[in-house]
Amino acid sequence: MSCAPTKNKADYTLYLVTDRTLMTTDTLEQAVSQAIDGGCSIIQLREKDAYSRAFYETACRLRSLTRARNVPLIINDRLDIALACGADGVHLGQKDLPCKAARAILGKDFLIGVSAATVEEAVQAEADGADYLGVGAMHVTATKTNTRPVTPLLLSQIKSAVSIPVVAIGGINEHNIGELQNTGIDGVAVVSAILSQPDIQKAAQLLRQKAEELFHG
Ligand code: TZP
Ligand code: MG
Repeated sequence: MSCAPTKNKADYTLYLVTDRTLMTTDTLEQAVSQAIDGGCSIIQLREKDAYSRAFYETACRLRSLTRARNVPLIINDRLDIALACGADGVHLGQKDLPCKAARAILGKDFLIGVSAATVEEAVQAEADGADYLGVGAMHVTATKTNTRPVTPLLLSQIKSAVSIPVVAIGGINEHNIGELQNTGIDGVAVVSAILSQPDIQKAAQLLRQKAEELFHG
């Protein structure tokens, strides 16, 4: 079941995107649980190679875990799985179902995030009913290779052009997160700088602390 209160209260400060090929734990649940312990405030389940059944089953397990921890769960790409597992939202790229079409299916209370790499895409996504934007890639990253570059200046311009929350993504880590200060963003979305680290909780804790200082300080 989706819930309106989550939608309005979502905290984007440290947004974890999963990748089971990169995690240092045995299970995704362990990785996500440790990341939440460290301060991740929103979780996106991203499964690029899973069959629908396995994707659904993982989503249901993460739904139980995130609900118990009071952290929103977003599903990458798949509205059907988001609805079936009772996630809080879905994240759509520019080649996925258009935000407007997804909104018509999901209703007003479901969280919809959209990836944007230009001001035009950002403004369009907001007009189409997106709740937040994922903007990047801020850096070249091995986690996703078919990305378009976004500079900190363009990130600021995107943030100024919309009134919905913006999270930056792509190669962000504890060493370069400082570049995003003064861009006005609401948080950062991270895969490898958390999931690939030997101590996931500690990595999340460090990034959370820096993100708090930079974006809410
Ligand atoms: N979208 C743009 S870059 C990216 C996604 C999903 C991957 C980010 O991963 P990492 O490991 O934080 O660079
Ligand atoms: Mg997608």
